[in-house]
Amino acid sequence: MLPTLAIDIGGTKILGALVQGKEVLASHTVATARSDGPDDWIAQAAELASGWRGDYARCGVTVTGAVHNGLWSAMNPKTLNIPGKYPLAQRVSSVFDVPATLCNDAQAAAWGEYCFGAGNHKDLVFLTISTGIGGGAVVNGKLLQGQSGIGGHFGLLLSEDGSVLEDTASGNWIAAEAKRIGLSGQAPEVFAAAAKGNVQADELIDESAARIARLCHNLQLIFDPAVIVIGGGVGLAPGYLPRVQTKLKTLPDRISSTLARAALGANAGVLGIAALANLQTTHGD
Ligand code: BMX
Repeated sequence: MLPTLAIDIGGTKILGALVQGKEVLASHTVATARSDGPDDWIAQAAELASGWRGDYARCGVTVTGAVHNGLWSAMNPKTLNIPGKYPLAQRVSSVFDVPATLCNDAQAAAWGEYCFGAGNHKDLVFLTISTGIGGGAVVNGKLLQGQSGIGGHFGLLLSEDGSVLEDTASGNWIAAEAKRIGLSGQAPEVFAAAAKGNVQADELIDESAARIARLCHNLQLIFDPAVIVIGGGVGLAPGYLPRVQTKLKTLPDRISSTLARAALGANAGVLGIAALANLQTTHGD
């Protein structure tokens, strides 16, 4: 069977890959030009894939934001500003000229980790702590997408004070808080400063980890998954997962979660959407 073209459009980067089963045969990455718009991001993806024309039979496109009935919209414009409801299915079909499967990025990554990664075909919850906070869940062996495609959007959960979780714990939040206290750079630079002993940077990361630990506690009670898989640039940053695990230890053992690093790393989304595209081809659903 010909490989699948898999595209992952996130708030920070666009990844294009040629995928066969659990193998990424080739891939290219480019930074998401955040001030551009969906037409430009799809054009960037097409440029990444230009060397593979004729080498794929179908494509899967996974994006930050909600996808429903072929339309792409932002749940949180601060993560990536997709104006209105963008006709993603129509645009992808005309640019790549093969059957297309579309899905939210964290849902696709959840499926990838279920099929080929840390989930090992056991029910799981997936969390990406990245530009925003994305999520997905596989329940009774099926990917939870919901009636309007937003199943798993845990980053949009409301806190007591009405704030949105990802605006108080994501990579964007870490960077914004760092700037507010006079530290420069994005989340990676804040982790580097903490590693060099900067107490304020360490406290920011710890605050994010504490909020994610509380989220894991709540998700365990809702889904009771075999494992909560953590991915994303922040989620996979050195020392972050142990901080979450330490904070989870304050919960009663019988409901504490088993946490695991995303085994597929940055490839979870492209491997997941390619698997979903193959399922669609096989079952025609
Ligand atoms: C936001 C939302 C989710 C996404 C998550 C992580 C938008 C544009 N995105 O909660 O759909 O899964 O961020 O996004 O509303 P990432 O770009 O950090 O992977």
